[in-house]
Amino acid sequence: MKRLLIVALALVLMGSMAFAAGSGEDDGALTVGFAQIKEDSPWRTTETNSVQQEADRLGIDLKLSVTEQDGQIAAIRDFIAQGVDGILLAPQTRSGWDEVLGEAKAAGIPVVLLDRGVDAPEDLWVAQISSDFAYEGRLAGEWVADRLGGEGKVVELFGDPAADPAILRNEGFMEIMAGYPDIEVVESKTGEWSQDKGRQVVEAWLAAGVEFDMVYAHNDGMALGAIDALKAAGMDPGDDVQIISIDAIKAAFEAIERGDMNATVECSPLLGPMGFEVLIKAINGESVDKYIITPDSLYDESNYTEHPTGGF
Ligand code: GYE
Repeated sequence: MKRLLIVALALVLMGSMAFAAGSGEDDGALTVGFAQIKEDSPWRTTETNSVQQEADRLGIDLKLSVTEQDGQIAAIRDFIAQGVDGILLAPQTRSGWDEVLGEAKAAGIPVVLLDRGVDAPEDLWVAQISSDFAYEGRLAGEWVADRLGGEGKVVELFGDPAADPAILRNEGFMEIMAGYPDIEVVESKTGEWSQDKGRQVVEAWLAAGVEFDMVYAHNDGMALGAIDALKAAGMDPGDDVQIISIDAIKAAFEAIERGDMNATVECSPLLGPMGFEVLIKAINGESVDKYIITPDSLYDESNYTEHPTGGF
């Protein structure tokens, strides 16, 4: 009986030593995996840098993976196998996460969602740190209604239709549009968050003779693409057609300054510091808020110089 107990104890000890080695706990440093989305968007690069810089500042060993959703799922499995202490996940789409998040939970590894939400049960992840995307859509909608004086034609450049911010930016915008029967959203198509794809979509609309007074783009990258397309067609973006989007990257502020673009709704990519604050609390077994919403404001020609950093 005694011998059995000793063997059992030795096994438990070996197990915890193996875990400590895998998680880097031997030197006291935390190891964190970050499953980032591979996407043609300057906003995302700024977010990655924010996470990396905060990891460096805190002396955290960051394992960074930048892939599309299937690769993100594989990366999380890899992080679990390596015994990381915690995981940051920027989920490409809303769905498809239940299984892998269940695996992280079973392994006792907390997962914090950065910048997008998922439809997986709330007990599978610790917290979501992001903007309120429906609010961003409503802010854009109110600005559009005001600029058009309640009457005109709008085209919408949609983000990834399966992604949480795109779905909600559309919903919030349409909620406001519902109150303006003389504003018509004549086209709505994905530009996949990318400047190049946004340009191609607007080029195709122009070639097909679609007429519009306003472009509403779900991110600045696609709005910059719309500007390229309008200029190539000999039009004057910002004037002939007004343009509003979301993100507030530096390039959007420069476009407003040049008069090519009219407005952008802020969406902060600087989520590294809050991401680690929340994740470390969760690793230490402290309770955290489920939803942490970063505040957003709208910037247009009248106030863009007031942004504290001239964009992200
Ligand atoms: O607006 C966009 C990026 O998820 C909030 O994703 C983020 C969005 C951001 O591609 O530029």
